Amino acid sequence: MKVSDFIASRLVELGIRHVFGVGGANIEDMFAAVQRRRPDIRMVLGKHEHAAGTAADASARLTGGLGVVFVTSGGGAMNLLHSVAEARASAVSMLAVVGEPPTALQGVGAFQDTSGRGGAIDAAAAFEAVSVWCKRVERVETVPQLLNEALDAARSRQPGPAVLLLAKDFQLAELAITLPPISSVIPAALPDAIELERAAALLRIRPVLVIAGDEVARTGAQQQFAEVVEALDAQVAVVPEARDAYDNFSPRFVGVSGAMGSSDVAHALARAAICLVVGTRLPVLARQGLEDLTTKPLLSVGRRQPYLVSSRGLHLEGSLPQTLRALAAALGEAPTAADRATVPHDLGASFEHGALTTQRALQLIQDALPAECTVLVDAGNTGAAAVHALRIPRSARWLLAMGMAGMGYAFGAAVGAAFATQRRCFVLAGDGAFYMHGLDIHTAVEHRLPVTYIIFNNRAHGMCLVRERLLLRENAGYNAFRDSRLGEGLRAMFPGLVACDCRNTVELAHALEQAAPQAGPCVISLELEHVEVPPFAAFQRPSQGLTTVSRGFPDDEH
Ligand SMILES: Cc1ncc(C[n+]2csc(CCOP(=O)(O)OP(=O)(O)O)c2C)c(N)n1
Repeated sequence: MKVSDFIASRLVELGIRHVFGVGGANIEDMFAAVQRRRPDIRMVLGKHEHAAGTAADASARLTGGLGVVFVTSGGGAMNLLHSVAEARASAVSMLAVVGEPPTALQGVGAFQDTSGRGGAIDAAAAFEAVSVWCKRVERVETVPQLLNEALDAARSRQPGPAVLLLAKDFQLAELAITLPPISSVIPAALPDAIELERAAALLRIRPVLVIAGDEVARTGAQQQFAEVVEALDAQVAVVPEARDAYDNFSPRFVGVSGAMGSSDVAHALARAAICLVVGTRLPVLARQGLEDLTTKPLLSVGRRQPYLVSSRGLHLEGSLPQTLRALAAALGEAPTAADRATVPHDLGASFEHGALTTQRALQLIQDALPAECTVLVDAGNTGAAAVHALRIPRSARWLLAMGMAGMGYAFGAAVGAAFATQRRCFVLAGDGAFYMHGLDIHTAVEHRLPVTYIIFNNRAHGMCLVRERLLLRENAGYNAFRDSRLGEGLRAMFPGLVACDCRNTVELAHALEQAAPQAGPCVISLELEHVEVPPFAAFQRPSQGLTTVSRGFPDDEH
C-alpha cells in the first residue's frame, strides 16, 4: 500500500468525512488518495490555505473530533501558519499534512523548497512554533508511527494542531510493514474524589456566579453544565467565545463577560460570594472589568487552570462532561430558588424600523436565527457588537476565534461548519474581513453550502478607525474606504447567488426572509451609514457618549 493510501485509510478509520486543503505538486498525491476513497471521505478545495485550515478548525470545534487539512509546500505551507496558530491558541484538534519537494531535490534548488536544506527555509521550524507537534518524515517506514504520534498529540487532553511534513516521494512510496493500531480515543480524565468533595464544600457558600467558557460546548457538556447551574441556583455569564455554553434567554443568564460584555456581569460578581469558572482560562478580554475575581474564592473546572489563580481557589482538572456530572451529584439537591436576574434586553426592548445601525441589524438577525444553526462571528466592531448583544437559540452553536482574533476566520470556518453540521451557518463579518478572506464564499457556492453571509459594510476597518479617532486622537486617513456594493458585486461574480445590499431595516428584514428558505449560500451586505463606536471597554470613556466617529478624509486626500 502506498503511504498516501495508508494515510487516507487511517483517516477513514477515524471517521473523518472531509479533508480541507489547497492542492499543488507536492500534495496532489495525498489529495488523489483521499478522492479514491469517496464517498467515505473527500477533499474540499479551499480558495486559500488559511480558509482550508479554519474550515478544519471549525469542523473540529463543532464535532469535538479532529479537523484535517492538506497543503503543499512553499506558499501553501506559509499560508497555513495563521490557522495552525489559531488552532494551537484555541486548543483545537487538527492534523495538517504539509507536502514537501521530493527528497532528492531538497536543498538543491527544488521548487517551493521548505526542507530547511541547502539554505531553503525550514517549514519544521515555522510550524514547531505554532503547533503542539511537528515532525518531518525522514524514512518511509516511520510513517505509521509518526502518524500515530501526530494523532495522539492532536487529540490529547491538551489538544492542538499536529503537523506532519511529508515529501512527495514518500507519499508515493510503498509501505511494507505491519501497521500499529491507531490509539483509541483518549480516556476521559475523572476528577479526584477528595478534590471533588472540597469543591462541593466550597460551593456551599452562596450566591454563586458561574462563568462558562468555550470548552463547555466543544466537549458537548451543555447539559451537565446546566445541571450544575441548577444545583447551585447560580447566575451565569459566558466568555466571548461561549454564547453556546448556556441558554442566552434563561433568567439566570447575565450576559457576556469582559471587554465586549455586559456590565451586569460585574454587578453579578460583586453580589456573588464565590465564582465558579468552567472551561476557560479567562484571558484578558474575557475578564476585563471583573477585578473582583481576585478578591473572591475562585473554583475552576476544565482542561487548564485560569490565568488568574486565587489563593482561596481550587482547580478541578478533568474532562468536562464527567467532572460536571460528578460535581452536580456531589452538590445534591438545589436549594430553593433565590432572587433571579431579569433577562436583560441588550438589543433594546422595542424596535423601530429605519436607518441601518449595527444594533438594529443584530436585532433583526437574532429574530431570524433558526433554532438549529451555527453563528460565526468575525473580528472588529462587528464582532464586538455581536458578542455583546446577539442572543442565539438554545441549540445553536457559536464560533469566535479569539486565539489569534484574526480577521477572516469566519469565511473559511463557515465552510467547515456547514460540512460538519449540515445546518445553516450565519457569518457576521466586517467589510475588511471580507476583503481579507471573503472569496472563500466561492467554496460555499461551489458546494451549495447553507451559509448566510452578513457583511457589515461600514466602508472602513471600523475598529481601527475608532482606535485612531478615540485613542490616538488622529486622523491618519488610511482606515476608511470608498463606496462599495458587495452584494451587487458578488451577484455579478457568481450567477445564481442570492446576494443583495441593504440600506435600511425594511430591506434587511426582507433580505433575511428571502434567505431563509434557500438551500445554498446567500450574501446580505449591510450598508452602514456610520462607523459606530462598538461596545468595547477601551472606547467607553474616550467616546464621551459619542456613538459614531467620522470617516473623516476629504476625497482628494484619499
Ligand atoms: C488578521 C488580522 N489582521 C489585523 C487585525 C487587527 N484588526 C482588528 S479589527 C480590524 C479592522 C476590522 O475591520 P472590518 O472587518 O471591516 O470590521 P469592522 O471593525 O469595520 O466591523 C483590524 C485590522 C486582526 N484582528 N486580524
